[in-house]
Amino acid sequence: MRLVVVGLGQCGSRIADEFARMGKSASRHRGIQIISGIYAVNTDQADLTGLRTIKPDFHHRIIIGGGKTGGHGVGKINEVAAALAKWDGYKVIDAVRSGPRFFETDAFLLAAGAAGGTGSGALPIIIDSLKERFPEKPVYALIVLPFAHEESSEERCVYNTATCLKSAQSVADAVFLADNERFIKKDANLVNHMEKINHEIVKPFFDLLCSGEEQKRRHIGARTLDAGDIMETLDGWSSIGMGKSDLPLIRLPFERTRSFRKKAKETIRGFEALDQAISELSVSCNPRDAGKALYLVSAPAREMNVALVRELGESMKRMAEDAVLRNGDYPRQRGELTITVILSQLRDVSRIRGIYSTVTESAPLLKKRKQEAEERFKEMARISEDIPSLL
Ligand SMILES: Nc1nc2c(ncn2[C@@H]2O[C@H](COP(=O)(O)OP(=O)(O)OP(=O)(O)O)[C@@H](O)[C@H]2O)c(=O)[nH]1
Ligand SMILES: [Mg+2]
Repeated sequence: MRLVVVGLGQCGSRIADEFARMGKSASRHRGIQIISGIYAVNTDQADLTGLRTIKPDFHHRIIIGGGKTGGHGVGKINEVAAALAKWDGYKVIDAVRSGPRFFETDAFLLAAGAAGGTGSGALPIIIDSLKERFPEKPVYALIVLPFAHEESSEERCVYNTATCLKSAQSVADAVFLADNERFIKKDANLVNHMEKINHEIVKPFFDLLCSGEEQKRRHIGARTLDAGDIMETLDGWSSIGMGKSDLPLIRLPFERTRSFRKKAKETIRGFEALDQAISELSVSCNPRDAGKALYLVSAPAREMNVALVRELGESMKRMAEDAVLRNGDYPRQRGELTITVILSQLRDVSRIRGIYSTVTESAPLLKKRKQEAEERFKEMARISEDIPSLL
């Protein structure tokens, strides 16, 4: 599957930069193309300069609203970013359309942090414009949810997140959620290492995008998972995860026989990887709430067997019993067995429900505080009425 990736705001642009590195790696190590264009968009010029891999020209690093903000950002106000994206969004569409590989693209993926200003406000608007301009191509969002400490210390952060999620969900074909808090729970050392978190967020897309683009016969499995399968699966709230199990690199000659014991070992490794993929999903959710799901098994050809794929399928079906299930095998990896899982069309995500209800509950309070502030301002103006002015 080939994607055009657009990163919005600082978080989104850094994630797009990570996809750019992934695309290079696919082309260098596997000889295949999975990225057909990468762009970073911001209202803040300085943030665009910090990227490492996206081409450093104005076709690939795009400033919106420069005339209005002087290139200094929108200071967390996502409504301003949304207005600027309506005004300047054509710059993104023009850049995407004129990309040399655009005709090969299967879908768009737009990334942003929901809690900031620029990415949060611009994402739904740019999705809407892309859908209007290219109605035949699906547009997916990859939205990063804030850390718990950001959520508890800043009302604006929760408000931005809620408005971004609601608007994006109404226009995108599917929304991948990646919860920053979940990534540091797995590894506390990551809190100051955004780049490592970004790597963890992007990594599960690698085999998924590569498997349908392979040309060499030895890397084509019994059941290939291609762009069509992925597009059929993606719908609404979605979560992605990857798990792996190391394989012995050296095999003793007697191990080559397809003994019962060896087969059992392979199946255990498969379950180990599946278990990890589910527990490391990008947002916490219950597989029972998924309406659609897919899994991709990637391992050296000699480690793959029909029984393993079938047993993993049965296990997935038990976990996500209402989901329409798709699967594929990808004879690729050396020394490890990896499983990529997507749960999509999620009916309930507790994290989103929490954010929505926080904002709904605090809405009357916020309105009251705004009114009180306006009253005090008017009062100040009234008591100064009789004081002579120097102007
Ligand atoms: N995973 C990840 N999260 C990030 C990164 N940078 C910022 N964030 C998160 O994204 C949110 C802030 O969004 P930013 O992308 O910095 O904001 P912006 O879109 O540039 O908007 P403004 O700067 O407010 O105009 C916070 O929740 C951060 O924790 C990053 O590189 N990776
Ligand atoms: Mg910023």
